Amino acid sequence: MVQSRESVVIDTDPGIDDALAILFMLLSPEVHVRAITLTHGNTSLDDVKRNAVTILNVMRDHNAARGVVIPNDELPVLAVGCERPLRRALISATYFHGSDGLGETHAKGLHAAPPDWEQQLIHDAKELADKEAPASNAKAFRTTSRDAADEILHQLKTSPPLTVSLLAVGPLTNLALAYERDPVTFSRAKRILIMGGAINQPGNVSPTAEFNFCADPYAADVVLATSKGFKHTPEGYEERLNLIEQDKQAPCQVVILPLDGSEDGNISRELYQKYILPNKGKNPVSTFCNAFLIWSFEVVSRLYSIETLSPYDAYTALLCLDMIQDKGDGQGNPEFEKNWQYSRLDLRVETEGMYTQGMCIYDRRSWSKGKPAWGDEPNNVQVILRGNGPRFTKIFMNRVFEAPV
Ligand SMILES: [Ca+2]
Repeated sequence: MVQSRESVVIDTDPGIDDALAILFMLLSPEVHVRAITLTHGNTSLDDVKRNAVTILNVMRDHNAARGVVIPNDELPVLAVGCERPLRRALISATYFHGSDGLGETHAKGLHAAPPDWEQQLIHDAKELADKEAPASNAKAFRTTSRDAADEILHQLKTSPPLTVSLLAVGPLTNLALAYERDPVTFSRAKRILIMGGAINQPGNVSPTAEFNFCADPYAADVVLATSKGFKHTPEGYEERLNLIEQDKQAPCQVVILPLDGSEDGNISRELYQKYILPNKGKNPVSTFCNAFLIWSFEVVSRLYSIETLSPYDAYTALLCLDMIQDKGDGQGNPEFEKNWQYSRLDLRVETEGMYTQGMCIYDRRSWSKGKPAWGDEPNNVQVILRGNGPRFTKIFMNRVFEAPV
């Protein structure tokens, strides 16, 4: 069973929907979360670190309460990454996620971080002995002296080629840095799944840009460009393997879930009140999520006059699950084909614009079909334009909250 699980590295900026995505992945038996790498984004990197440690401690307590013991060497590695974007000023989304990134749960004392959360992150060389230590549920994660970009590269280098998926649900700074440090190792990723961008609709943090792409547009453009030359066919897969075996850079499969494809996957206030609220105090995951979901429903009601929360990052986690069966050759994945609609686009991200930083661009001119719009080799980004929202709600609520939706 262990061999058949999908290896995933989650790059994230928790963040409310990040927290839901991380819990969703950790509660999905077909996935082995090998590492969680942290980036600036929804809130400052210090808050992101505190939130990540809190989430993983909640998960440890949840496992202990269910009698689930995770061997120490299967715990995710928690690696700290960039505190600012590569080429622009720092922005954040605390208006949506709260000043602490988790709906003021820490500030209001609704759910405290472990008192020793900072110490938990300190890497001690003695940790290396953990491999031999018996599983005990004493630890919530493994530490590392590597930064996030190096941890991503380490996971890719120490696994067979094209077996580790990167699930990126924050600004893409760490991924771009990993690529720039070692493009050959970076191209060993099975696929790169990204929550980000707004394609044929307005943005959410600016008239044209979605938050993750706006927060580091240069990084987003670098990562999308790794898709140049990607072919989603059995021949394409063999070519990639051959290149990697010769220690050469291979094209990457880059899949994005932009705002266009992710707004229909939601949790209604009704579902929250029926299935999540009553479980406060009954299990660690529900108790923790209750602490910040009350904030989220207040925010969406106040800002957008809606009574539903769309956790984009968790929806992207479902995309990751649905693509597991496709090893990268585009074959044998009816569940994905049935539930997701997509286009393959030469998608670029505006990095310099005075008003349009982070905007997604592709050539919409009907008469220029087939000609590269920018003179270089086109990107080949698989852009999800529609998912199956009700199906997401059902699977997510079922796995994270054991709700019979
Ligand atoms: Ca995020």
